[in-house]
Amino acid sequence: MPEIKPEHSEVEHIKERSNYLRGTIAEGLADEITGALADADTQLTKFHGFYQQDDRDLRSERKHQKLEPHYQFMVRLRLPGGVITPDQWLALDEISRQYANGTLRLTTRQTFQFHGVLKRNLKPLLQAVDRAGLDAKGGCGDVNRNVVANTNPHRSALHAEVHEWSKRISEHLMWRSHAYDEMWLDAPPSDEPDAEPIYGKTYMPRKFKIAIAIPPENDSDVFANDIGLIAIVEDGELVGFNVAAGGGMGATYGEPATYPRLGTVIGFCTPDQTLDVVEKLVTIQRDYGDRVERKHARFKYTIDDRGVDWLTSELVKRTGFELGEARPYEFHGNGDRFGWVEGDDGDWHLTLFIENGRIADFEDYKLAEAMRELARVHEGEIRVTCNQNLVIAKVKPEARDAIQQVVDKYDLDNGERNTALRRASMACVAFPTCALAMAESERYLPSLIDKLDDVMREAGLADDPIVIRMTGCPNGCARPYLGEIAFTGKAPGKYNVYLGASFTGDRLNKLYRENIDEDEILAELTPMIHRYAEEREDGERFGDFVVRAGIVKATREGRDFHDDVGPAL
Ligand code: SRM
Ligand code: SF4
Repeated sequence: MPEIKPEHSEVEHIKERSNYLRGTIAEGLADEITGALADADTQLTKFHGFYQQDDRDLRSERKHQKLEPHYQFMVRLRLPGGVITPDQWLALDEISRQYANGTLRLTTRQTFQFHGVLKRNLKPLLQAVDRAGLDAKGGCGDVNRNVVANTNPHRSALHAEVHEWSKRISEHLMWRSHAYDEMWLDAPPSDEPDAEPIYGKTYMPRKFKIAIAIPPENDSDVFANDIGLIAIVEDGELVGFNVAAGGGMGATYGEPATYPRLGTVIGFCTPDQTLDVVEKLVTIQRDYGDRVERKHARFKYTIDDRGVDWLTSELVKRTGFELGEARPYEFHGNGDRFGWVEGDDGDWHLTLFIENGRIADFEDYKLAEAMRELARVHEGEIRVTCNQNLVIAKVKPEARDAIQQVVDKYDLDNGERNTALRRASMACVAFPTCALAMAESERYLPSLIDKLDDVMREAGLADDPIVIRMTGCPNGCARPYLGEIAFTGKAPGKYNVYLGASFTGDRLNKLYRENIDEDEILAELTPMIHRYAEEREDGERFGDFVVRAGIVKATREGRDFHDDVGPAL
């Protein structure tokens, strides 16, 4: 286990002295004078699934009134593979209205977030989550995060198998301290002393992410993860996984040493080797990840600094076996397919588009109410996709009509209500809750899409999807560097524009314009979209076109991300 050293970042010291993630959280909860927790504790609560935030819309007004910021918390659940039952949906919906701001937020990692939770509501909320058979353990923090897996509606048996894998990996890498049960669920102190056999007392140097994809679908964006497992299926059977290592999106403006990177495929493992390979890759990053500089503490930098050959030989040392040669696979896209799909076992699955993952009752669109009604009539599963959408899954043929009636009654988008462009778009949360946002994202993208929709229609591309991703800062929460077109916030109303990722999630994009507003965005993209309509080759995707046309250079490696940027190529 790594030893704590004086030069390690403050967060490492906080973890080390936290008594296995307890710190003074319990004391802070009892303090009624402030809505906040102690600074050091806010690092620890992430491991328990929640972040301290404040409502940024109210910040200056409250400051003016000499009030403390409107402190509140975001709670993120652990939900491997994104699968819940309709009863769990109803429970989460109820919790959101009782203890949070009345909305549910589907995330880009296939789970749920509650926003606007007041300090006094944290414990009742986590207890209600527990009663629903769910938890928030490791939703955030320097541990393995929610293990995502693609939703693959049509290949039912494989989906079930891969879902089991996501649960198995998540359970295996779960933190073990009794702090969660004691603090939130009032469990009596355990007779067993706390221990973290995989992580040790300082846990991981930074967050760690794992995804599984079943080709040809890459809707889990497998290459954006520290570990990506690509299911290899032969004669209908899962024979193992190709292993990709070192993916990640985060970057910081003005710091070229930070960059997004795609996972490198390092080999193939059989099902009985998989857990060992995953665990050993985690321990390699635990031991060699940078604990001094948090911006450099992701697996991608450990691998780039030491080399892929170093990684594979370190892995052999720890597992005692070599990975097999990677098997062939092909991805067709990283988006969702909407509407009804028949599974190979005869059950039906309905994918619904949920704009930017926000479940709420909007003035002209009663989405939360509709989902409650759906959950009451549905008897199968509800799955969250990594594109912030929902699959009403495992619908028996005789139950389809009842589901469809709710869809029709509320005009839910089963692939017809919105344009292909909007359905291929995704935005991170940003304002008003995200402390790191520099510009709007979730609240702005819909109106920008309205304008881009007009451009697409004029160009005769009304039915064509282009993967569009927006974030309010460069951290990469909506995986913007995998967008054929992406916008990352620089300042209110100003965005960097990136172009040229592949439609399949296996090529990064490139910075095209910096710090531009909506008029400039439209002035840049309008002629480009028209040119694409006129000059594209048969079946050519927008991201491939802008590279072929020389508008941006292809980004082959994370380390090349900052080379050849801008329009003056
Ligand atoms: Fe993220 C930090 C929201 C997926 C990279 N992310 C945050 C915080 C917690 C802001 C903060 O640190 O104060 C955001 C909370 C906003 C809010 O009010 O809800 C936040 N991230 C999100 C979500 C909710 C975006 C969404 O619209 O769905 C996603 C929750 C996923 C989940 O359920 O676990 C979310 N974040 C991602 C992804 C995408 C992914 O994992 O597939 C990434 C890029 C992949 C990666 O990790 O490299 C991502 N989030 C970050 C980073 C940059 C990490 C880095 O390596 O530099 C930060 C900032 C940080 O950690 O310092 C961050
Ligand atoms: Fe916040 Fe930036 Fe993540 Fe968006 S990308 S949720 S603005 S940290």
